Amino acid sequence: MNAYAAVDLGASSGRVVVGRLGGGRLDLTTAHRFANEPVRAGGTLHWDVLALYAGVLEGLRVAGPVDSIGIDAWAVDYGLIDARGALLGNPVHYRDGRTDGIWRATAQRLGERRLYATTGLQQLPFNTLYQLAAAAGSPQLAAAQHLLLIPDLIAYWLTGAVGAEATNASTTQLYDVRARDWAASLIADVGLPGSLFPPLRRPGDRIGAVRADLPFTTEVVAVGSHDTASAVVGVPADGADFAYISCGTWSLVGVELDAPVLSEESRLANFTNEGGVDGTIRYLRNVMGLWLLQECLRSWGEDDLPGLLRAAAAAPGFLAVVDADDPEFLPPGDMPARLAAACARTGQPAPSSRPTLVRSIMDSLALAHRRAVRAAASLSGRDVRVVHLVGGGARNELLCQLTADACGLPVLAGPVEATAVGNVLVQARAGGAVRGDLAALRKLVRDSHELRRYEPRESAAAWDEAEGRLG
Ligand code: ADP
Ligand code: LRH
Repeated sequence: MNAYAAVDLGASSGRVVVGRLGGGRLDLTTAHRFANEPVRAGGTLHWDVLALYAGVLEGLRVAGPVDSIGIDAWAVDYGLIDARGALLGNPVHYRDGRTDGIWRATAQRLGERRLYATTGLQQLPFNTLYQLAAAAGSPQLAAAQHLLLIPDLIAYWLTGAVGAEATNASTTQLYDVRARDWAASLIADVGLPGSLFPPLRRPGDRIGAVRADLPFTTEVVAVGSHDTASAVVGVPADGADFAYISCGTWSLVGVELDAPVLSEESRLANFTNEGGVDGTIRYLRNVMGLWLLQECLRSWGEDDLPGLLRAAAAAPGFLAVVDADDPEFLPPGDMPARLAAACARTGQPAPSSRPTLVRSIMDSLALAHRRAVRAAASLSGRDVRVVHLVGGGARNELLCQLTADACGLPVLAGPVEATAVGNVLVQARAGGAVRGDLAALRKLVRDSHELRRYEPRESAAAWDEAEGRLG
């Protein structure tokens, strides 16, 4: 049949995509796309995980017969299941404030150098380690038999099999990046039982047949279940001298390596070493991404994104830039007001219209892309000659062009659904329909997708000046 269903849960939407292989090409069809709307209840921001699961089931129904299903989702968040397999409460959203005031103290207690040497992870306040520190002493944690990361929870509901897929486990800050195993001594020092963390599975492993009570018969295969791991598989690079930007709610900006970079310089630059497919390392930094724009649209009740981006492209550039990575932009809330306050703090005029504010966000993101691409190259020693931009952001022509300008490098944009592409290709390889290493899979992506190329326009001095405003 050579048809594979990719379940891809992003922070802004979920989708079930069917990938069909034939004649050296991969064709994708979106069977179903559904909103991912978090819910605040009792003062805590949750994922509506049952609504997401309902979307997955509907998508798999529409998808029809497939050889297998692969599941990926955003990183770090988890559900706890008890000894009978019941979900103990709704998974908490990584943008919830429960780790505020806890994560730094936890990092200091465990030792920031030790944490980096073991896990290679950047410090983000929502790393699973810190979420578990915030949950310490809760009845739910006491009753928990297993912690299941979001894709592993969906796989559990579909198959009954418990496990932890390694690329996503690598984002917990409880995973040893060199041993490629759970970091047992760290887990013990946090006061958690090792048994909470299920046995690891690797991309390509068979997870199991779907439960008999589901209305379809197929099996679930492990993929790079961290969405960014699948997205990087779907980057249509030719050769090794590329940086990637997986650009959606977040911009994940970095390079692909064979081994982690665990230097002190890298730790201080807050670069992460996440585990990739085929034992690769995703050496990258989280840039705040299109979240800045999404939250403005939500505040304004505006839904004409293409119209707004056209107006932003016509607005003057460099009016004001902000540090897109400022942690104050992380939680949900009034984003236009926070952006205006950030401009005021740096002595810049706050953009007074929606198009100028959107332009300022695009300039700021392009600047953050440039910083991260340059740092990834210099910290890893990797020569970067082209930037591949994949994900929903590849539809944003303004951002692609500004990123090319800021980086002074060509940007190759697409595929938009790189994550689903990577998910499908790992399943297809596990099923024997395609062979080869990541380079071979990427050739298939190049042969199947039209990419858009953006050449850098000469504007280095303007970008240098803009960067200077951030101090
Ligand atoms: P995630 O996986 O994090 O949910 P996506 O990769 O789906 O994110 O990307 C979502 C983003 O893509 C949106 O926030 C939006 O900014 C951008 N996007 C979607 N459609 C368009 C469009 N037609 N033009 C420009 N940008 C778009
Ligand atoms: C992107 C992503 C990213 C993580 C964040 C929590 O969807 O998985 O790689 O850092 O969500």
